[in-house]
Amino acid sequence: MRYTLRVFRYLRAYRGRIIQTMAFLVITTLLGLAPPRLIQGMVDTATRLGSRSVVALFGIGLLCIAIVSALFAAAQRYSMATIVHGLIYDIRNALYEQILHLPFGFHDQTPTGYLISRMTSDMEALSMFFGFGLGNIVGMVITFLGALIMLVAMSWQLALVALATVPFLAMTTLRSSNLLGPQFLGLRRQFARVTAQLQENFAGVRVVKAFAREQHEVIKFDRQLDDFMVRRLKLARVFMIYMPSMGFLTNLGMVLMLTYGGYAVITGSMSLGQLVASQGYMMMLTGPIRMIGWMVINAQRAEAAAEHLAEVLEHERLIADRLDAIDLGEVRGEIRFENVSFGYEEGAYVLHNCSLEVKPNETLAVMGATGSGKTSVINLIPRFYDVNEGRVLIDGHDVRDIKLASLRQHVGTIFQEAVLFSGTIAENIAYGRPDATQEEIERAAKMAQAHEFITRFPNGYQTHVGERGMTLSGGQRQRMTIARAMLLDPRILIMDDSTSSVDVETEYLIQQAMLEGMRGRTSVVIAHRLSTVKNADRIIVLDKGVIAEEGTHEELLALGGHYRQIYDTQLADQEEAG
Ligand code: DGT
Ligand code: MG
Repeated sequence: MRYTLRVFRYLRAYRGRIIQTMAFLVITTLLGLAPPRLIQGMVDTATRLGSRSVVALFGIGLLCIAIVSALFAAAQRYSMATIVHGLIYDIRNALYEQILHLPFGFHDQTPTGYLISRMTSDMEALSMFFGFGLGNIVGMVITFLGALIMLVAMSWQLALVALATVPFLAMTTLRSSNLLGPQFLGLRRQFARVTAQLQENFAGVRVVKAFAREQHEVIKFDRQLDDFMVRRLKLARVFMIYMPSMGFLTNLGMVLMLTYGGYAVITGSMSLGQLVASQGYMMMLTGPIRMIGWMVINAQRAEAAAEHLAEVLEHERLIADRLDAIDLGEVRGEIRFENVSFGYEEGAYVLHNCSLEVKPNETLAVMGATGSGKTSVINLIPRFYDVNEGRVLIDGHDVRDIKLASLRQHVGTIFQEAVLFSGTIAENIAYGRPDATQEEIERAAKMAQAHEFITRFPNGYQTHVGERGMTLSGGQRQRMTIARAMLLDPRILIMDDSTSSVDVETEYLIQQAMLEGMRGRTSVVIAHRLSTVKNADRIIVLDKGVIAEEGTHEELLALGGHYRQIYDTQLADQEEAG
């Protein structure tokens, strides 16, 4: 229970509530022990005294207990619910916060489906355990001991007979939980696989359809679902055997006790009332035992869930503020790489000993073949990843010494993939500055050459875009993300220009948007367009993670190396078009 115990620290905030709940629980449980005693009195009065008024008194007593215990049970349930839901609320928030704070490196390696099941089914498991399991344990122990004491008090011989089947019952329930536990776990894993496949296919449904692979995916899903079904039935078979066995053992115990009690009543060593009462206590005795198996399974599930949670919650936020991290304040916008080497994985560098300098307001174009490390270079500037060797400096400060929030406020990023959130166009543009006014949003949109197409929508800036911005074209989405970065008015702009081909007119608009965006700030742009390259003050060409060439368009053309080759094969055609 190592991991589950760690969850307990979240319970600390609920100390008062827990004491209150436990008090309600103890009262309810103790009240539950009284009715068989009262029934005993009632039966004995009826059979021996024959007094109607006393029987009525017992009836009133039973009624009162029923009412009071119902009230306490209700209070206990509600009080318990506030603790459990509060606990899950706290953990879910902590988890969400942690996931969003974990570095790019973590997200590169962790499938979305995995994180979603942490947020959902693991939470469910913990909620079950803390909601029913934990409270139940206390109630079960009190009920079991209380019932045993009452039985012994009536007749120790009777108590012994009553206990005769309990060890077998305990063994059966434990054995079934040992069998069921791993099966439940397997079932959950399989379900996670089913969910993962669903998520992947729904996300990629366009590809599935485009390649006419619907039938193939249906069959693949059917196989997963079939496996799930087989596991389900296997589980059902275990239940099929164990549930009736436990029922039988319980009944057997009851028969033994009633038979023994019946004889005792005949010989006069026990009253009829006692026999009736003992039946009530017997049920209280076996109930908790039968529950043990379920508790064990619950605890196993909770432990597995807590372990998964710990994996995420205790994952080190490798990229985080140092204690003495600084705020940038005014930024001139100078970027320097000093002998930077970097790799996504241990020992496999994708950048080797790169040094470069970008002066304030300069534009640097980064070029190179696919996989040469262009994205990797610009990812280091806003510290999406940390360098392995060397330093990245902004205005002479190592980026690791700058507060992340401050750094990312001054470094605007336009990613290769245009991601929009579900919401209005205005909300999407204002994502980095939710307090922006409509005028500011429009100014940013105008800079990004997006204002015109936005105002052509009937709802203008209030137009809703879908989770992937499906209602917008590729070129429109790209200009939206440029507008989003423009609104931040960052001193430094980094841009991973998309290679997606668009029509000539859109191409022209995007070019304008980019040139507009780069004006008056330091920019590092991964360039695919001749206009961007020509506009750049300097160009670096990467080759397998090494800066192979550096200079202006003319210088590099004259050099006749990598750049010349890229120019001849990719850029020269754009001379006429641009
Ligand atoms: P592109 O966008 O196709 O034009 O290529 P670049 O130049 O932007 O390449 P880049 O920096 O994304 O990748 C450089 C190398 O690093 C390449 O061999 C793939 C590898 N790489 C990129 N991202 C990751 C990652 O998240 N994990 C690992 N292990 N390797 C990565
Ligand atoms: Mg790239």
